Amino acid sequence: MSLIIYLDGKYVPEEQAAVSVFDHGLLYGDGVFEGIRAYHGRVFKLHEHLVRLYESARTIAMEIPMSMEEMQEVVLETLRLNNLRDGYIRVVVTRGKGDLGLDPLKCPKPTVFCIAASIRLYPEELYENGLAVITVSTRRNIPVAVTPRVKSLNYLNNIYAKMEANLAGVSEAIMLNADGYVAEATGDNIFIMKNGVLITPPAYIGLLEGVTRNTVMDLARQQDIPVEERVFTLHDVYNADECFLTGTAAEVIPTVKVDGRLIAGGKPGKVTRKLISAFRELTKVDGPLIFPDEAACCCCGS
Ligand code: PXG
Repeated sequence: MSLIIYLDGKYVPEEQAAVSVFDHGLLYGDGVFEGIRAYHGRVFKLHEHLVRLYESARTIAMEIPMSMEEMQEVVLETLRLNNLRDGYIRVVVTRGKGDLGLDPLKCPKPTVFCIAASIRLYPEELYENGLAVITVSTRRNIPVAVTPRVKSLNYLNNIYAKMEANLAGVSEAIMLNADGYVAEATGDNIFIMKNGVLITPPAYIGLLEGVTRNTVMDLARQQDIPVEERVFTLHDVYNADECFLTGTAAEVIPTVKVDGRLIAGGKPGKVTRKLISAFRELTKVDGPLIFPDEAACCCCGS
């Protein structure tokens, strides 16, 4: 079935949603994006995703040609027009159409589009049994060259790492920063549990500050689990009591094998399982309703 897409002020069928070959998002990867989820008729952490989108745009000195409130309405309306209550939303803002040549001054107006589609979920088996990952040789971009804190259209760094994972037959990969500290996975953040403390690397070492990451840190604090943002190495991962990844697509996913070493005996840990269920509960109540006149169901949140 054909989707309705928002593109530069209009809602059009996907066959008509075409972007110019002169768009600098395509020619140079010059632009920013967000990947957002809708659950049970609500858009999860929509405000947090939009804040990151506008901050990414500001860092690359690109002005998004609409307010954050207008962008929120674009996301909700795109979901409504596709009659979606659960799904995946991709908001993209590129530098826009311009002459050849990488200078952003050639592009008078950013291109804005929004796609809302149904999502193919990860198999439930992965949440029950956990994921095997490897560390790849591709290092995460150094922040002084291309900062990983901007969710930009330049994903080659992560794609290289993903290709290494594919070749090794695993679905995710741990990336180190240039100093050898654990940074993140190709499209997910990483956490370890050690001696009762939940630890994740700080954003300044060069990683995307995930919305799911920040949500999981909040959920842990609410459950009186101490949380620390600090640097750590592979040694700490291999010797962790628990390990998991977080991201919009993966949610919270237990990681039970890293470079052939079993973590926590190869089974998802207790804290990981607790955070998975707390996260799933939160998806029932967080974020604006897509269809505001739909009363939220009192028992299931849908
Ligand atoms: N690190 C990187 C490099 C990412 O791209 C995350 C961490 C997790 O961030 P969030 O905010 O999602 O918790 C991401 C997010 C896709 C896709 O289509 C990728 C992401 C999110 C949604 C979809 O591959 N990456």
